[in-house]
Amino acid sequence: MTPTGPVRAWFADVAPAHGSLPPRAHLDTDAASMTLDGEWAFRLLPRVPRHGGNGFEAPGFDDSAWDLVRVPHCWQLEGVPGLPRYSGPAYTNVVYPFPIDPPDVPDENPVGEYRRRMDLPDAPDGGRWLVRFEGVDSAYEVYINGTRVGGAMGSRLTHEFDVTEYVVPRGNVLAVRVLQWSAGSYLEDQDMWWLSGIFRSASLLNRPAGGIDEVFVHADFDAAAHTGRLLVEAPPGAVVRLPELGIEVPANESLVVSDVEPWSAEVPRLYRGTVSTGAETVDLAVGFRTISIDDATLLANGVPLRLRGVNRHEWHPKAGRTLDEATMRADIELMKRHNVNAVRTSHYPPDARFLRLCDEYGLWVLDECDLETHGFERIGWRLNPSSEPVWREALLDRMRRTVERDKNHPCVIGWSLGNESGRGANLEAMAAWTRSRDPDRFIHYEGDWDSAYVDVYSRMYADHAETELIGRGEEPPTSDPQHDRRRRALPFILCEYAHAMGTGPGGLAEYADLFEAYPRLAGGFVWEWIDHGILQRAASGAYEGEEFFAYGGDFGEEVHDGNFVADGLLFPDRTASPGLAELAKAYEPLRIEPSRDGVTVTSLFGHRTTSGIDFRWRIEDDGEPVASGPLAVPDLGPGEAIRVPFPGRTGAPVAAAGPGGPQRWVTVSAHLAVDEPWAAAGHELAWGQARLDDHGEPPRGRARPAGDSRAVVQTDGGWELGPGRFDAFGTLVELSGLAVRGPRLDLWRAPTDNDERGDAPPSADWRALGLDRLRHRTVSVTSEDRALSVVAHVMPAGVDVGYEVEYRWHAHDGALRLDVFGSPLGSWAVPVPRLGVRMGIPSQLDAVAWVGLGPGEAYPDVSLAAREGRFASDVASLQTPRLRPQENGARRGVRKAELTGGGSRLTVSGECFILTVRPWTTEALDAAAHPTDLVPDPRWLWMNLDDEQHGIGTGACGPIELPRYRLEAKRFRLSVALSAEAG
Ligand code: IPT
Repeated sequence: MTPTGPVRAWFADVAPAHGSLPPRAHLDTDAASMTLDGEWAFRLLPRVPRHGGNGFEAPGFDDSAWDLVRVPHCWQLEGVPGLPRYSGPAYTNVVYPFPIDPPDVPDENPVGEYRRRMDLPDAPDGGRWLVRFEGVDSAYEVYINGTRVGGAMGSRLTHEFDVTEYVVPRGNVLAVRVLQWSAGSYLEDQDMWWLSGIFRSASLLNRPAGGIDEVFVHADFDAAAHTGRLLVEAPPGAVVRLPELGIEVPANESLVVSDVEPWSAEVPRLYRGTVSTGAETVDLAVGFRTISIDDATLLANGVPLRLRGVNRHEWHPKAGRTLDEATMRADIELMKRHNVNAVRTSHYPPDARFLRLCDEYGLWVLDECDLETHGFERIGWRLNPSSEPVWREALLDRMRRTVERDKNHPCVIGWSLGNESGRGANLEAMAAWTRSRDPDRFIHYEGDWDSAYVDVYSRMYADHAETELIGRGEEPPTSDPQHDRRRRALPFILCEYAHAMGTGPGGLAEYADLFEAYPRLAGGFVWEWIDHGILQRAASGAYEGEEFFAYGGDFGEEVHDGNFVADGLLFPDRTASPGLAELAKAYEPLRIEPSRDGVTVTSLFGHRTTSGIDFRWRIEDDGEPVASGPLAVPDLGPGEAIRVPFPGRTGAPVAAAGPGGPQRWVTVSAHLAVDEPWAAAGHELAWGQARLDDHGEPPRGRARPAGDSRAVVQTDGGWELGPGRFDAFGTLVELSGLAVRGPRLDLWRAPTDNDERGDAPPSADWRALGLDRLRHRTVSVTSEDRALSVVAHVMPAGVDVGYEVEYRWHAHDGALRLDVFGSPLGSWAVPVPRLGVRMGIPSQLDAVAWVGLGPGEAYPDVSLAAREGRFASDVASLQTPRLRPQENGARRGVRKAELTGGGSRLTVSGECFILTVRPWTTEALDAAAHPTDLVPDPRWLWMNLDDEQHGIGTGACGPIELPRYRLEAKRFRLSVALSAEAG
């Protein structure tokens, strides 16, 4: 072969046209079709074959030695859990894992080659044949019977190829070469694993002569007139039928439909019908709805929209971005059950089936184009495809493919041009084309804050204060006065907020209040739905062979972004994290506010009444049922509120118990009266609680408790006080025969992802100060007035900062009462992670019952979901198995906790403390990279009793905790009574 100059390969050509057909809608049709999912022969090559290829496409090519894989799949996940059989997955957020040398990509470019045989299905009327790929990452070329029919880029976009000229009835060989990297990769820098292959379905479609290639349904709803307007664009001569509405009209004629019910996410009313020619019938699912903007307010059917949304990436812990329909349904049902009403398809159009399901179940969808060029930020946005003219057609092609595929879905209310792609004329061109093609939906793009060519002002991670300013229309101006005037008239969306990475997210309650207060705030989408963890098995250690979820770096990637890929409300296996419970409460569609004599119910629905919703009340004393019953609440229209008295003449009974008696709480809750497709009758939609008794808190002070108190006795090795034995340092070592260690002051927590945030992380300050290595010095142990008083200084090495603490012990009524008085020493420049004590207790005490807030974990600014009651759990289930271990599992507002097991019992009671019990130390938790690094301590459980903890916030990628949740080094007091029985 003669040497040639540099060759620009087809996959480095940014032009969009490589032989695939123009985009069109996915239609449900009766035309013949055949799935191409299933077994394909596959092999992986390390690079693209040069100069003439390798002949893999020839029908006679011998692929008998190739592997068999099931398409759709991501090839990096073949063989996982365990070792990847081919190349490994790689995770980066912003940075490209290849040099920024656009539009070229390195020679090291893994190539997956696929082959399969294919017979044509029966299609009596002849017609054309198309091969359709719904998702192939990142560039591919398609061969039929040895002939190249074309190539394509645009991984999450449908491409069709006309193969009519090349197919024969039987024994066709379809060969596809997929390249991991291409020019298209520069446009696909989404924050996710880099995965490759034919990862969505492929099919063979017959296009009958005289059939319907394209349909565009326009179905508006006029809220004032309560009528619909229907226009179905289809080939001339086609007939539209919607039997339920008595409609049978020619296509392409606009008609007004009276007595139509609108579509909304709350009531997803679809009218099923068809559009047909003699040759083909296409099914329609028509939802009448109008999205509009008025007075800087986003409206659906005339009603202000409140998007209680989430950002959803497509993820499955074994299959990666290949999702089956059951998984999509699971996502939607979980969303609906947690009061989510909106989805941003971050950051690409989803599998087409997902939108069908959103039409049916009811979710407002912001459909995003497959575009992100975030990595160019690292070079100051030089060469950014959003602004370089050479990329214009490629970007437009992506937008066209997004809109054309999905335009018939009532659930889609807005088009998003992409994510984090900087600024530029190409984005503007995408907006202009979209506006002309589909003027009935709003256009969204966050990356250009001038918002000059979009219909909504969108931001990510704006903090509460700024969001409030925007709500008031008082935000700081943009650079250009003309843009500023225009932007001020736009509704506002937080396209990402409340970054749900690790423990948290903190601050949801305050966002929910803002969204309710200001009509300009159309709500937002929490980042993000699910952790993208990959199922793996521990290779060694105590958990050898057991499953865990891998994150960035676990596959030896040379560049990666660690566990930033694990920032979802769901764990990868779709079990809910505590963040999801928090979200469900923040997104409640009803506000329920009980008080002594009744309850105020406010409907936050926009499109339905409360008919079909049952209300219940119940009264409990420290979680013990006292009384309960149904509550009659008249039907409320959207936005209406009502005050309802509790049944009975005197309202709810006020507890008779005196100080120290049980707390009496009323709970009022709202439930589905009938089954919905996403939840069974009885499912709880919303709840509210109020305390009814009024005996207040017991008096606080240093005084000796009333009752039969014991004297302190000095022994050989230390001290004795009632049931307690203390060593010479005044440390409790035994309680009623039960061995214990501590309690001792503790200020440290295993930093959360929010504590470890990129900018000025408090965790770095904490470690620098040495809060993870405190030293204890007993200053004095004294006995006075039947109390054992132990004073200690607790400080890290090398500094004069820490806490002075007095542990003051009394014994009475068979229990030990502990009052901890803490006061800061030295000058503290950082917040304190926690203020409380830690204690080792025998590991057999692994059943925990408590009265206070539960059932889940709670932190100062993550406590919406926690409710008053009586709860029980084993210690293992108190732990939240986050992908990267960190502070978790705290139960707040605890008044009594009982730990039992092996015939022993330990009771802790107090006014209000935070309880955390773990089978390992905070230090072990901090050191672990995965839950499989955490081995239970055979002897001890570690119990923290805290007065308070530092807030959580969402600083991993958003605002830090609000100032009121910052825990300053301050004086504190913690009072508990401890009693035990040894088995
Ligand atoms: C923002 C991205 O849009 C999103 O994809 C994700 O990476 C998120 O951050 C963090 O998890 S971009 C960020 C610079 C605000």
